[in-house]
Amino acid sequence: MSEQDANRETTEGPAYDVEAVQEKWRAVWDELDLFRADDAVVLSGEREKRYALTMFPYPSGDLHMGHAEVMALHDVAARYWRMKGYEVLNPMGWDSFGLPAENAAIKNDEHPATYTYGNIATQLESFKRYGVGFDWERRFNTSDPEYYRWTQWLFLKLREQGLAYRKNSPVNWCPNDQTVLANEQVVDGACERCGAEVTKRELTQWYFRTTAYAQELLDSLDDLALTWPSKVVNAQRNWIGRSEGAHVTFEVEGNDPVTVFTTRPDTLFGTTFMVIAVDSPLADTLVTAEHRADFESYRDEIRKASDIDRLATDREKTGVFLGVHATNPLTGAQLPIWATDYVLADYGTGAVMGVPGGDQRDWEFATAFDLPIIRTTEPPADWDGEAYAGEGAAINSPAAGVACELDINGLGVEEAKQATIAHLEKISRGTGTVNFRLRDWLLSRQRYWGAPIPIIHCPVDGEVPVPDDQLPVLLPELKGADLKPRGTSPLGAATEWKSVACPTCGGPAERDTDTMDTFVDSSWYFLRYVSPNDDTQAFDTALANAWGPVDLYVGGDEHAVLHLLYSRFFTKALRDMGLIDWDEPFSAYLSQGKVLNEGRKMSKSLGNGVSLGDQLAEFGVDAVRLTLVFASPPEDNIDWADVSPAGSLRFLQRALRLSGDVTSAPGTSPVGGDQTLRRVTHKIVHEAERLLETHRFNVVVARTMELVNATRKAIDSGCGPADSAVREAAETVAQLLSLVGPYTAEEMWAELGHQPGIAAVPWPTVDEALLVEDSVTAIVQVKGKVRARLQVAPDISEADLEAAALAEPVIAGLIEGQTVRKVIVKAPKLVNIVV
Ligand code: ANZ
Repeated sequence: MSEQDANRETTEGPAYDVEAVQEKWRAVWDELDLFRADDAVVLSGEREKRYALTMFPYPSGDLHMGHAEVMALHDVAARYWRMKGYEVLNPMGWDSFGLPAENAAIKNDEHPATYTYGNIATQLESFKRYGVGFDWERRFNTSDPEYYRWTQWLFLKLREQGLAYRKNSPVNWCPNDQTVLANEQVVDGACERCGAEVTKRELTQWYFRTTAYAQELLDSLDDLALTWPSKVVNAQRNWIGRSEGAHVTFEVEGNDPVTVFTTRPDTLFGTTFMVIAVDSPLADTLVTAEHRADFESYRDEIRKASDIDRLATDREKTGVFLGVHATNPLTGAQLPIWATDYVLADYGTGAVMGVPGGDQRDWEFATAFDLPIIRTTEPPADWDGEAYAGEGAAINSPAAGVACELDINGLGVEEAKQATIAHLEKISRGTGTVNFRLRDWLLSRQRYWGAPIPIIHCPVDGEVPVPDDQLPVLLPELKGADLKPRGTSPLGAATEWKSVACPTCGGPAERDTDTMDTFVDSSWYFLRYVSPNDDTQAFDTALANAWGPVDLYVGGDEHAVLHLLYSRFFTKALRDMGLIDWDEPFSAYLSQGKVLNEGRKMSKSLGNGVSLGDQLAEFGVDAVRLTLVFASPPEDNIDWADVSPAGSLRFLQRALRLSGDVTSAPGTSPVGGDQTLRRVTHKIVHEAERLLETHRFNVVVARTMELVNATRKAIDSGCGPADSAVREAAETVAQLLSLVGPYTAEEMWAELGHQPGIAAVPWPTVDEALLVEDSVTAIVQVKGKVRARLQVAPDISEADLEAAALAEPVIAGLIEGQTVRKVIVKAPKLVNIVV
C-alpha cells in the first residue's frame, strides 16, 4: 500500500474500490448506449443540436497525458449540453494517415498499416476506459479506403473549381523526412515535425488555391475573435498577412517591363535601385551573359539557406548586379537591377524597388554596394537612425531640379501614397493593390502513407482525373525498403500499379505517385461524422446543415494556423460548391494548455514523462480527470508535479460517502427541506451554468467541492441525513460530478436509489426564489472613509437605510458635535455622510 493509500484510510475510512466501480459501470454504459446522436431528432427540429468536437488523435502510440487533458475538458462541455437537453453530436475517430504514424512504423520496422491499426485498437480501449461520452458508432479512420475515397473525390471537386492545380516552383524540402513541406510546416527555418533544417528544391507539386479565399479568411476572423482565443486569431491574421500598396511597373532596356509590389508607393522618388529574388525565373531572364557566371554561383550558395535566415534583419546584405537597368516611371532615372537573397521569389512579384531612405534592408544594401540614398519622408528633428519608415512630410518628391508632373512634397504618408497611386494609374504605370502573405497550400507529399493523388498523367491528354467510379485509388501494397522515403515518392516503386490506361484515350498512361498531406484528411473530417457510413457521398448535405457547424472545438495551439486555417478554407470552398450552407467550421474554439512536469514539457529525453496508464492504475479514471480539470483554467498549462491526484481521489470518496448517508427515499420532494442548504445548492447550480458556458470548468469543480462540504455539515451537525434538502444536495453533487468524474457520479446515483444512466438525467432546475439574498452589506462612509458595514434587507428604502446608518453607534460617535452637510444614499449598498 502506498503512503497515500494509508493516509486515505486513516482520515477518510476505507478507500472505495475504484477498479471495481469502473468495471461495473463500463459494462452497464456499453449496454445503455447513452451517447448515440439521433439524426432524426435534429433533422425534424424536435431538439436543438450541439456539435462537440475535439481534435482526433494520430495513432502513434497509446493515449498520453495531453490526450487525457483535452478529452476531460471536452467531455465537460459535451455532457453538460446533453444534460441541458440538447441533442449532442460528440464523435471520435483517428487521423491515421501521415508522417507521425509512418515514421514511427519505419522506426519500429513495421508496415504503417499494421502499426497504425494496432495503435488504434489500443487507443480505442483506453478511450473507453477513460469514460468519455463519444458516439462510437460514428468512428472512422482517415486511412480507411471508405474515407480516403472521399478525400480523393474532394480533391477532384476542388480541382474542377480551379482550386487545386500543379506547378513547378522552389519548395521547402525536409532532408530528413525526404519530403516537401507546406510553408505552414516550416517553423523558424526547421521542419515542424522533426526539426531538421529546411532547404529549397525546384519541384512540380500540387497546390490548393487557399489564396482565393485570403480576404474572406481574414474578414471572418472579426466574428471568430468573439469566441476564439485571441492568440489564435492573431496568428491567423499574421499568417494571412494583408498588405495594402501598389504594383508599379518599370521599363527595362531590352526586356519586358518589371512590376514590383510596394507598400510605400509614396517613396518612388527615393528609389535608387531595383532588387530581384535571386532564385526567381525573372532574375535568370534579366541577367546578361557577362554577369551570368557570378549570378549562378551566388544563386547556388543561396539555395541552401532557409526563408527565415534570408529574411533575418541582421543578415549581412549580399547580391550581384545583373547588368541591366530599370527606368523610374516618374523621373526617368536609370536604376541598376541587382539580384539578392533578401527578396523572396514567392512574395509579391519577387521584385522590389530599393528605397534605402525608407527601408532598413535597402539602406544596408545601398551601403554595402555604394548605391545612392535619397530620403523621401522627413524624419523627426532628433532622428539619428538610418532608414526612416514613420510618419512625416514627403520631401525630394520630386527633388529640386527634377521635372515631374506629380508633386507630393509636403503631403503626409497616407495622402502621398494615394496621390502617387492616382498618378500611376493615370499614366498607366501602376495600380493600387492588396497583397497577402498567405501562399497557396502545397499538398503533395513524396511519402507512402497518405491518400494517393487521383490523377493520371497521359502523354496525349495531360492530367486526367480518375473517374468517380474508379475511386478510391487504393494505395499499392509495398513492403520493406520500398516503403522508405527516398526523395521521390515510394509509390513510384509500384510499377504495375503505376501504369494504367488513360481514362480519356485508353492509351498508356501513369498514375500520379504523390500522396496528400495529412492535413487534407483532417480538413473535412468534421463533415464525415454527420454521415460516416454513407458510401454514396462524402457527407450528407442535409445532415451537415443540421449538425454543423461545430459548436465547440477543443484542441491544442500547435494547430493554430495549420489545421484550423485549412479547415476554414475547405469549409468556404464547399459552401461555394453548394455542399454546405455554413461559412465557418468551428463556431467556438477552446485551446487547452499543456501538461508539464517539473516546469518542462514531458519528454523521453528529459526523463520527466508521466505515464497516463500508471496514473489511471494508481488513482483511477475519475481522480485523473478531476485533477486535470481542477488544476487550472483550461487555457493554462498544468504542472503534474504541482497537482494531487491523491487529493482528488480523497475528494471523490468524500462525495461518495454523502450518497451512502442519505436516508430519505428517492423521489422525496425537497420543498420544505432545510432552507440554508437548499439556498447553497441552488446558488451553486445557477453559478455552474454560467461557469460552464464560459468554459471555467475548474471553478465548477471548486463549487462542487463547496457543495460537498455544505452537505456534509448539514448531515453531521445541521438538519441531519433524513432532511429532504440533504437528498437534493447529494443528488446535485452527483450531477455536477458526472461532468468530470462519471464513474463516481454513477455510483452515487445508484446509492441514492436511482436507475443507471446519470449522463441522461436532465440538468437540475434552479428555483429562482432560492437565489434571492436574505440580506446584503451596506457600506457607510464618513468624509469618504469606510467607517461601518450594515447587514440590511436587499429591498430596504433609502430613508430606512439613512436612519439605520445614522443610528449605528460608531457613526453616531463620529458625527457627534459636527454638522452633517449632506447624506448620499444609494440603497441598498452605500451611505456617504459629508460633515
Ligand atoms: C518600397 C518600400 C519603401 C518598401 C519603403 C517598404 C518601405 P509587407 O508589409 O510585408 O507586405 N517587398 C516586396 N516584395 C518583397 C519580397 N518578395 N521579398 C522581400 N521584400 C519584399 O512588405 C512589403 C514591402 O516589402 C514592400 O514595400 C517591399 O518594400 C518589400 F520605405 O517597397 B517596399
